[in-house]
Amino acid sequence: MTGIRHDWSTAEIEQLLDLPFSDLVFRAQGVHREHFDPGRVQVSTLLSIKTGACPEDCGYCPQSAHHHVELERERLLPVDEVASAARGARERGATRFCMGAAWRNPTDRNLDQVIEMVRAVREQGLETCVTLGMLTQAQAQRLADAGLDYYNHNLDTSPEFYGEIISTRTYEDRLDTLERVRAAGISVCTGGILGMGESRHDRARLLQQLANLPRHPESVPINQLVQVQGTPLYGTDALDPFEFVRTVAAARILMPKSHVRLSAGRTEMSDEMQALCFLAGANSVFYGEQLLTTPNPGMDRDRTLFQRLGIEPEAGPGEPPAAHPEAKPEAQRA
Ligand code: SAM
Ligand code: DTB
Ligand code: SF4
Repeated sequence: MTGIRHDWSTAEIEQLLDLPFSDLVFRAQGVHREHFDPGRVQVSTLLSIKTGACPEDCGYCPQSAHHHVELERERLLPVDEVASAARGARERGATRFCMGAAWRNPTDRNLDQVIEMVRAVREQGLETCVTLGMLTQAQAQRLADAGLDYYNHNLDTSPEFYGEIISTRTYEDRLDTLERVRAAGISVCTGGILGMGESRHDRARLLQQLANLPRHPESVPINQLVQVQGTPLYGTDALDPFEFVRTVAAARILMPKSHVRLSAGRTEMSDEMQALCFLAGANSVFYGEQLLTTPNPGMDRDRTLFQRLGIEPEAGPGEPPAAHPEAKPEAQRA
């Protein structure tokens, strides 16, 4: 039985990442089966509610006003458009609806409108997630009071590599917002991006930051950099796919009860690589043709992949969970 730890050293995590591939994946799959049904994957759909013209300079992001990317900017979407997108997502089988805005932080007026969206999406029977940039404690509390389920705010990379990617805010700023979200009682979704030219040491340090938070994030998105022409990171050498899988496996071992999301970058991954990520303990994906501004695999491709692998989407908030012969009953879990 694996315990929940918050005191991982960098060396311990590097030792995990250095294991022979089969040993690492075998260990991750073992941890996975202690806590989850291996045949179930959580399915979220993303919507960009405010696109482009962001004042931040994140080197990976097509929405930064600092880069020259061909992108249709959009003001904050009307609530009825968001509600109808959410309805469509639910009808196609998503159980969580994630809304992203290209802001450094929301104004209080922005937040009024987002809160209306959260209410409208909840009414569809979906879990809600938003990612809006930095929050004050009062703003986090308002979102919690509106019934928001999750807040996404990624640490993106190691504290040491962060300055190579973003100059307009600090790692500490990110950690502060995560602390406020946690204090408000909202579930935390935070992870990172791989393939930005970081080293294995940086990936270990990112995982260490996530795993040593006072409580593990409920959701850990592991993104592969989507290279967009016009962004500074366009043309970065691609990461070895096995290195990506290793990082997913280590995330599973370090955060046994968290959902680990195989996040952006699936369009560029083979079915075999995605299957290895599920084997390594990934159990959540974005579902739908579009991420925020870039493509995601089509729903047909995903349905076929799930079918070939014997995976079923997790039940939604109001639905009964399906029993799986190998999943341990709640009472036996750590
Ligand atoms: N502006 C808010 C923020 O940065 O927190 C919310 C939206 S932002 C687009 C959400 C996350 O998307 C980023 O933290 C980053 O991890 C991810 N992201 C953005 N561009 C990406 C890309 N090209 N490839 C992979 N992930 C990306
Ligand atoms: C996360 O970790 N990845 C998503 C979501 N959280 C907000 C965003 C991926 C964005 C990929 C680039 C784009 O489509 O603009
Ligand atoms: Fe703005 Fe978020 Fe993109 Fe950074 S990642 S440029 S904060 S939208």
